[in-house]
Amino acid sequence: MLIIGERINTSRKINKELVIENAVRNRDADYVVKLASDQVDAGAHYVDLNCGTLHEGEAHSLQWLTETIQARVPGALCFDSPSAEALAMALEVYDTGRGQPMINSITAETERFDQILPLALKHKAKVIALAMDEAGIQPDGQKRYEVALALIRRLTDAGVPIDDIYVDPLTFPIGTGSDFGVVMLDVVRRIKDSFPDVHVTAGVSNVSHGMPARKILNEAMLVLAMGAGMDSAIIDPMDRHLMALIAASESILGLDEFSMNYIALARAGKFEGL
Ligand code: THG
Repeated sequence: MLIIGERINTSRKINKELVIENAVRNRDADYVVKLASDQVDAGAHYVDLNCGTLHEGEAHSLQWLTETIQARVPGALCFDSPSAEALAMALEVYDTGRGQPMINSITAETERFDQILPLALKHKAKVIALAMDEAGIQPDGQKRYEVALALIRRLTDAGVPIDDIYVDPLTFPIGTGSDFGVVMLDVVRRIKDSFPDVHVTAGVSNVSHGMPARKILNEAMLVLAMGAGMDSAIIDPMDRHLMALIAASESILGLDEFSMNYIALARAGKFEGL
């Protein structure tokens, strides 16, 4: 599983306060460096950077986050913005020595696709492709799958290697429709059936929006989606229970030879107190 750590997001509140947004506004390097290094230590392969709430300041802030974090933390970076300007400024200064950059995200919306595709090609970036177009997210599984398929074809036709594409099936909250979990799982399965070499990622917390005990729903979604073929997730890697479930699921799904990784984590005490 490719783990994308989601903790650096200026919309995230800590004790009801926009602590991260304030840290970015104030250019508090120590604060964001710790947020990044804790996630890498916890097993994140990519650190997602999202400062969308800064609006006009987003592009410069994303560039500052990139320079600040890569100067002091190992691990690759995932640029989480719909803005081509912000993505371009971050990619410009990104040190590819730490691994391919990741763009989060492109969609099948014409303008966004046309602006972001050249950045993906120029910087040889991995790219998260959201299964949506001008019409938004299709509630119907067949239709959403068709949007994803068309997007994968457009990306590969343009020269993006299939191994660099991470499709995000997206979902509506389960509280707004009983079938939405099944639809997401169905979209994942169909995408993997059509393109076994494409990757699938998702931010699993969307499914639980508006529900009580969200963590449990997120965990069920993560495990079921892995069973359907999802091989990456945008999550909080500091959540030890979630990370333990990923290791267990990889073992059960035959993705961990002789369960060596699972056993090593258990021996290292990673599952203690869960
Ligand atoms: N797909 C893709 N990218 C994404 C998302 C996705 N980027 C943003 C988001 N969704 C994933 N990142 C976050 C970052 C922070 C939080 C949730 C998802 C967050 N969570 C609260 C917390 O940690 O306190 C709790 C839940 C909440 O209030 O929403 O702040 O789907 N491609």
